[in-house]
Amino acid sequence: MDILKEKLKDKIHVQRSRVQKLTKEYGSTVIDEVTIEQCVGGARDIKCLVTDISYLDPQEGIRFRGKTIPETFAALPKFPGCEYPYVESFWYFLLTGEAPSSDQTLAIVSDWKKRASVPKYVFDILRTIPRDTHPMVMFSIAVLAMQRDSLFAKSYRTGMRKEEYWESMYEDASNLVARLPEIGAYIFRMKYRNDTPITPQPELDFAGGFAHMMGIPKPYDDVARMNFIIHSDHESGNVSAHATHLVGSALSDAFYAFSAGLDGLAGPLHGLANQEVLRWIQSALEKTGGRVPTRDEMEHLVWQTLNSGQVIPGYGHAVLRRTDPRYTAQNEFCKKHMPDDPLFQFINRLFEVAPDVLREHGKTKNPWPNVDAGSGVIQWHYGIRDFDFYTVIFGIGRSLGVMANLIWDRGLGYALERPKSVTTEMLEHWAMEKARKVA
Ligand code: HAX
Repeated sequence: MDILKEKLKDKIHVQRSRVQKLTKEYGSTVIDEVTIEQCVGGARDIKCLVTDISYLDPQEGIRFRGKTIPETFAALPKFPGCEYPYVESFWYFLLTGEAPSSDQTLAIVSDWKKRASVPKYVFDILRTIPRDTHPMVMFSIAVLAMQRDSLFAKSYRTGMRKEEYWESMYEDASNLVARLPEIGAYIFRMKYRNDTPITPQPELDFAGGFAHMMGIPKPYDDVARMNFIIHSDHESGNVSAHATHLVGSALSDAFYAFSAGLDGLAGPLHGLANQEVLRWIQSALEKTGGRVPTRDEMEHLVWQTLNSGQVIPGYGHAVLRRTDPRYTAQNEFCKKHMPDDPLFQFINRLFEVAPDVLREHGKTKNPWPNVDAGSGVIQWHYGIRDFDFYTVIFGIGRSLGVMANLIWDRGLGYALERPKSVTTEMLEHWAMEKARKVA
């Protein structure tokens, strides 16, 4: 058993008794109530999911295992000469809640190298898909295709005890995550670079390998490290995390579950917003002849979009009520590495104007930028002008969080998800009852 799996085994054992005690002794404790507005409004804020891997505070933003993004970056071992931590060390941290030593990190690096080899049939399948298909469709199909190799599905068929589910889920999740850089880069090079895939370089780490296979020189490896880490997890209620958890709760394996998560990530209100931001910026720049708009021009552009009934992509959030610290982390990178980039200046100008306009517009509960407002600008700077691809990069990062959660879901024996639906007539009836009682 590898060192991470060994460590997890102990942690899952302890946590399992903790959760069992909690549900047995305090299972009927009321922690929330549900309003009609929440019921018809996307279950917003209803407390009915559990994860210890990340927590999203509306004011503070995300914490991974209790650490903010800057604290996370500071706590984890870094690839020599690089500014951001190994993705492999972050995986260890997400799964265990402990920052690994350099040796422990290198053990994951070497474990993932053994797991990273992508079956040939995945490339064969990708090559049969029409090239003008969206890359998120290709990505999701590639992930789903690997289901035939699922160890969880195989072990389930041959019979295993519930307490053992997490072990084969760990194997599937680790295999799946380790293969994603090559799959993502292959789709990119096949679709956007005249079908010129680049062979993996075994001495590189997860993110360095991705940069190499994308064909983009330094510091793109660090862009990838930062990007994968900040996009990894945002607690359990967002669409990609929730879809993965929901599908996994039927004991579908990691491949089925993550493919479903990716399909949710591909929605324009979720991960696809990063490509929408670039599309919006490009159409705005067309109007100004490529010049960064003045404040007045930007205000006009934002109002024009709102008045035509569209959202400002990259702004607003279902939970956050301040600037997304993931946006801030990317902004710090831009300040250091690409301060004169016109698109960076564009998003800064937008930031000066959009929150006030959105407040005046009066609809969104959060007028501040989210993670997607700046990520595409960095990709564009490093030569990825094919903005349809941005959500695939988000998806590689997202795999870390949702797969870590899926392993823990099976470790703690979380149940099949099955909320209850009601009819509109029932809601009307309860509303009238309540009104009568108040009167
Ligand atoms: N521009 C214009 N209107 C906006 C808006 C924006 N950026 N954000 C929210 N609104 C509107 C909503 O459309 C909604 O209008 P209606 O009442 O007419 O339906 C109203 O404000 C209230 O919405 P909310 O409660 O503030 O926000 P929601 O929880 O419903 O939605 C979204 C959150 C992120 C989907 C929303 O803010 C949005 O559409 N933003 C733009 C798209 C985007 O950036 N998505 C990426 C979010 C981050 C993420 O998940 N990345 O993966």
